[in-house]
Amino acid sequence: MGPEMQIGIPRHTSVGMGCHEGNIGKTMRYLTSAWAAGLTFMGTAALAQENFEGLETIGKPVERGTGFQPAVTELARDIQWLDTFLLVIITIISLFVTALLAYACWKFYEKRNPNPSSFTHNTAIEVTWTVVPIAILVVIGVFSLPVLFKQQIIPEGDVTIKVTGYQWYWGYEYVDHGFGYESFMLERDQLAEYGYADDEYLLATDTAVVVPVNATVVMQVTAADVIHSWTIPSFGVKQDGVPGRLAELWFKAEQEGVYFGQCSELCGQAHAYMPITVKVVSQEVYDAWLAGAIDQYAGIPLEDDVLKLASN
Ligand SMILES: [Cu+2]
Repeated sequence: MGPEMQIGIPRHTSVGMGCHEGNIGKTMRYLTSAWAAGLTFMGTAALAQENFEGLETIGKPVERGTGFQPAVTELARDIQWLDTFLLVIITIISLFVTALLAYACWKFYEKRNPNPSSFTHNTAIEVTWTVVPIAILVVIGVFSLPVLFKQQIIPEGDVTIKVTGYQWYWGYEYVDHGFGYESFMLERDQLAEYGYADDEYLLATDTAVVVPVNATVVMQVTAADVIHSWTIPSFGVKQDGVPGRLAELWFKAEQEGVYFGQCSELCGQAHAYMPITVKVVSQEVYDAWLAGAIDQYAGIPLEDDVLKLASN
């Protein structure tokens, strides 16, 4: 596996040179086709981008869907539970206020109540309508703040990936292994070739983020030009990538499968064309993929790397 393995693979050798990266973004179409051409030329280069046979697509929008995508992390379950909890509270409040209004309209209608009372204060009522909303907010806080803290307190990661948003694609670096690659949206006529369904247009990318199931993954999120936002709805994560800053999010996906997301911060003309694909695979499949990816993207001979790891 010599340096020729990297031909046709669009890859940044440096990160953080915002204005120069923008120029590379303009050649997105060229790079995508160069990458595809590279794959055709080099059979083994497809190793790191294999389709992972039998991997079910779980996290994607469905026709006429109105609810959440399936939750496969604790964070996503928490968020969806909180949503239902708040829906119950707001429904009770709305019904109560509506009933109160209807009752007042009926009870104090001019013909039914010709001589309105003239009092202006009622201490009991005023205390009640101050204290009850405060109590409701406290209850909401008690249940929502732990969910927020769980998202924001970043645990030690089993896998750390740095994601950089560019106009208009994503770059991923497996920081513990010294390699990275970029991820471009697939055109309609490329979907089948990469193993995606037709309705996954605008969601599927040429390369995917690959992570092991039941592992804590820490994503370091940043951007090189303007603000982007990295999200996977099924994981319950969303984080703005801000140029010059390194934010973090974490997730622990509990189900193998393919998950999609889209850039969620308006970032310019092709904002809608920089989707996110994450493939959650078994630890064994991940290890095999990782070995191939290190070899393909970093050009580090596999044996040397294994020796180096073993000697540590
Ligand atoms: Cu974006």
